[in-house]
Amino acid sequence: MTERRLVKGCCPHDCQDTCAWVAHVEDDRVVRVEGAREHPFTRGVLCAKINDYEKRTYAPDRLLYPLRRTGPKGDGMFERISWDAAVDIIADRFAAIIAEYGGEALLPLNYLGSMGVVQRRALMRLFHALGASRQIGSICGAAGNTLAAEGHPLGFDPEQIAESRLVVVWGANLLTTSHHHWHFIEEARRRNGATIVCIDPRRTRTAERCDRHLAVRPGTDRFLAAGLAHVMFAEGFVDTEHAAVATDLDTLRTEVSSWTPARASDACGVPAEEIVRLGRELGTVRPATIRSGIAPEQTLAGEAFVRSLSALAILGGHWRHRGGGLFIETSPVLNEGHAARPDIAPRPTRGLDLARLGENLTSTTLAPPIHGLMVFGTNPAVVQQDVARVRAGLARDDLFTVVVEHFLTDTARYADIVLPSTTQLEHFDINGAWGHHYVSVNNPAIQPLGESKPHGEMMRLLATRMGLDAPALHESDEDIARSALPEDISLDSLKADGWRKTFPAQPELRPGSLRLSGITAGDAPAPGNRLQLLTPKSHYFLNSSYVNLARQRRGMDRPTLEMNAADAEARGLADGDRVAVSNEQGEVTAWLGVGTSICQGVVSLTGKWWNHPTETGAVANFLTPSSWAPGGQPAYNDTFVDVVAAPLPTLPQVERQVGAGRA
Ligand SMILES: Nc1nc2c(c(=O)[nH]1)N[C@H]1C(S)=C(S)[C@@H](COP(=O)(O)OP(=O)(O)OC[C@H]3O[C@@H](n4cnc5c(=O)[nH]c(N)nc54)[C@H](O)[C@@H]3O)O[C@H]1N2
Ligand SMILES: Nc1nc2c(c(=O)[nH]1)N[C@H]1C(S)=C(S)[C@@H](COP(=O)(O)OP(=O)(O)OC[C@H]3O[C@@H](n4cnc5c(=O)[nH]c(N)nc54)[C@H](O)[C@@H]3O)O[C@H]1N2
Ligand code: SF4
Ligand SMILES: [Mo]
Repeated sequence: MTERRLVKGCCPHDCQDTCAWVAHVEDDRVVRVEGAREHPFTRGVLCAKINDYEKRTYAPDRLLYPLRRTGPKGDGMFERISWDAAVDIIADRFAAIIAEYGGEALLPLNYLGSMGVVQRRALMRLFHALGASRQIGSICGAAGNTLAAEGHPLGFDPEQIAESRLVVVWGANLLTTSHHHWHFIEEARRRNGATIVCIDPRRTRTAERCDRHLAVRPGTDRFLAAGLAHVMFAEGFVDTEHAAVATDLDTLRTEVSSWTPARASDACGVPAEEIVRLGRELGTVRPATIRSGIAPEQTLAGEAFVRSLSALAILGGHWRHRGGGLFIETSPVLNEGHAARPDIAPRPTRGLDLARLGENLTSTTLAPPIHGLMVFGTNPAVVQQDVARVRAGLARDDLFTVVVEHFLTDTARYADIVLPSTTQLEHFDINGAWGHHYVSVNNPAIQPLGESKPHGEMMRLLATRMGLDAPALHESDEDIARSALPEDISLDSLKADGWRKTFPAQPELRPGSLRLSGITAGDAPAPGNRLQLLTPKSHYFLNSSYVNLARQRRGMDRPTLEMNAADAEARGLADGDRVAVSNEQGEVTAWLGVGTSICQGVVSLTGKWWNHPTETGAVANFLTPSSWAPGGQPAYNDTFVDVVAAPLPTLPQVERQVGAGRA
């Protein structure tokens, strides 16, 4: 009988659950990944995206060798080259760019394709040593980061949510985006009879499981919050002693005094009596958790949105109690930034906002311009706003681009050199989290396939070839991981145990420290005759990852634009129609799904589809604007579109779609 080895690892992806898994290995082949049974979040179950992760590793379209581009940028024509040749080309080009324009003409671009410390930080060491521009900002929840920098607490140990008596699930589709958090909400319901209220413009699978669903118009939550605060002040429910953490409680009281439930209802679409009911609950049921997702942050008014939720948690005094407060995100004790070793930079360098890639690559004033780019763990040609501009930048002849990937994504098609990365089953790593307090280990289950390599090895190869001798550039992957660990966790114990809970300091709220007012400044979105486009997360894809994998692709069927029946009727459109969705930015095509699960005036295109290899043409970010909130939050949701009937796709397009589904 073949012997089966069990290897402790974890899911690498950008998700609040950071599940622990066990890889089952036979003859150096992973036959399945199973959720770790004893992990308090994972509880033996991985999600619908990841539960056959080994198929990602063994996918027929997996990149296994370095490639050099042979056709125009974006066309996807490449030839296989050796690692030696690839490293030579990259080292020579980077050296030439530095000689001509200085180190800051190089830019590393990374996001959370893998959240592993080694996969995220090792290559950053190389760029720090080269004096490259630093990446700053976020393409996810930058508004939350802005408020956190002001001192607003945005999270606590989510296991405590089991002790809540009221949970407001605010713009979070938890049963799709972090279903392991739902355990604790269910537990609150079971143990304390907690009420669960969902606030979302769509009747999601999460909304279906809540006690009440308030269908808010997107981008108007802060007016709803003002109405709730109005009720709390008017009915004497504000915990004034606790609310002394505000610098401006009186200003907030004055601000919301005119936001009667009737006025708030007009602005946000939630019935006035529901605003009164929830306002009373937030003022009297303790502890309450306001559990928000990231989507409602992703607008020009995202910062005011986060502030409005922080204000509600503080007015209700919920932070005083275990299991109460605002929960958007939280992290374990892990010094990830240190693993990137910014201290080895030869001089201070400029920071460039990763969320402004399109702007920075096409700028005529940026000095020096970006001439060398290395992309790893992100797919900017699909996920950044206004991707036509991003792609125009990536297509520049005077830009040398390296993309480190598992697959030939839309972004990789623009690369001069593509380097094949190992997947989580083939490398060592440790993972922090942004939704709980566990640090997890990922022991490698198998040898790297083909010539794929972990990012730590790429760093060492390039550093050696470029003659860089800083010791940090020659450390092993385990040393890189160890450099992030707190003193009381040894790497050996983590490797054996799989995960370890840490205990970050509880959020501290100091009197007179937080600004709460200003939540209603500015207008609500004004679509006119257009429809507001939302682009939420899909059940089977992780951002733009897994779009190319057959099972996940079947799970999502085809790109579908959800529309309210009244809006469809007004446009003479019917369920199943092929539609063109457009604005001055661009146009995409999709199939229409007509129903009542979405607010009137709003449409939703779920999933970050690629242009290639599926030819779906439904890359939603062709429609999203180049605009950012003051703190850098990309405003994906400030997108307004026209929707009209479109011709059916031609036969070759259909064949390509069917073929891709079978791949
Ligand atoms: N399956 C799956 N899970 C994921 C991801 C994925 O791609 N797929 N991505 C991961 C990442 S990177 C992130 S950031 C998280 C995001 O997690 P979530 O924020 O939960 O994800 P979204 O689907 O973007 O948005 C949640 C809900 O917000 C609603 N919404 C949109 N605009 C508004 C608004 O203005 N007000 C209110 N109240 N609601 C609004 C949408 O209708 C949607 O149902 O998920 C993570 N988990
Ligand atoms: N319109 C719109 N745009 C959005 C959003 C939205 O809701 N609407 N959501 C935004 C949000 S919240 C986020 S977080 C971003 C997400 O954007 P990204 O972080 O870019 O996420 P992915 O699209 O999953 O791309 C990650 C890439 O990393 C690769 N990868 C995975 N593991 C590894 C590895 O170990 N090594 C290397 N080299 N590559 C790896 C994957 O193959 C994948 O191509 O998108 C943002 N864009
Ligand atoms: S994507 Fe999230 S829910 Fe799915 S296995 Fe990974 S950590 Fe768990
Ligand atoms: Mo995100």
